[in-house]
Amino acid sequence: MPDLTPGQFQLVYNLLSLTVATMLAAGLFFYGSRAHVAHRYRPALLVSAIVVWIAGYHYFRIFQSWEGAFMLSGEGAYTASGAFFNDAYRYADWLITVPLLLVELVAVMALAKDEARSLLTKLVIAAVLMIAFGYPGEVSDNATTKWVWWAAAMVPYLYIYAALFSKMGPVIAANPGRVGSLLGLARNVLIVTWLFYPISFLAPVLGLGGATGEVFLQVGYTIADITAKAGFGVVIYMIAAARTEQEGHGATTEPLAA
Ligand SMILES: *C/C=C(C)/C=C/C=C(C)/C=C/C1=C(C)CCCC1(C)C
Repeated sequence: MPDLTPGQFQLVYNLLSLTVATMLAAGLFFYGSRAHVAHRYRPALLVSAIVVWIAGYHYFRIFQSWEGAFMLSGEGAYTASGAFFNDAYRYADWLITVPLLLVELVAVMALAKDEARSLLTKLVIAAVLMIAFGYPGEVSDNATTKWVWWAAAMVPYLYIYAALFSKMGPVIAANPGRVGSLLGLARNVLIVTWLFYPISFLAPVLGLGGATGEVFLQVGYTIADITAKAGFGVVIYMIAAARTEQEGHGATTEPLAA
């Protein structure tokens, strides 16, 4: 790990801590909000809660790992302590949470069962390949290796974008009004927040090396994770609530325990 100024160390330290709190609170909100939506949409909110809780746990471990990887030197700089900073927590997290985020989205698209299953199967396979291809590049210090795995991961990544555009277009068109516009919002939030990952990944090979590169990478991934998990979950909740209202279910007539 490169030497960091106190400001650089604390920026990442505080942001990681804030992320743990945000993920746990978001999970409580999604879990509790199941009562406000029809039965059909409750699994989507449960999955949203599970995603942010898994992420909250991993952020806690990343936070501890970050704290342990540096020590304050006599000159007031944070130098590598020799302890390993474990970036694999992020990839382990993505491997579970990225497919689950796609489950959330497909659940509120309200497709026919067969169609939902076939779309989800393709999206989940693509998501797993994307993360698996990214990891060897992430942990390598070699620019060529990074580019090769980046390019490999871009294939399933672009496939997911294309599949969402072709499958969500007709669903959005078939739902004029609030549900359709919220589905469009969910798609845009996904597309825009997911852009951060392949860009942050490339920071070290685009000349952003050393301390600045490391801080940029950590801050980039962390902000993207908050938006793509907690922010995206809020949009999923809004879609579920709008569909519930549109379908004429009163939340109070469907108690949670069942
Ligand atoms: C909550 C975590 C999320 C939404 C993570 C998403 C991660 C990606 C979209 C990662 C994509 C990558 C590429 C497209 C190329 C380089 C390697 C990755 C894995 C960073």
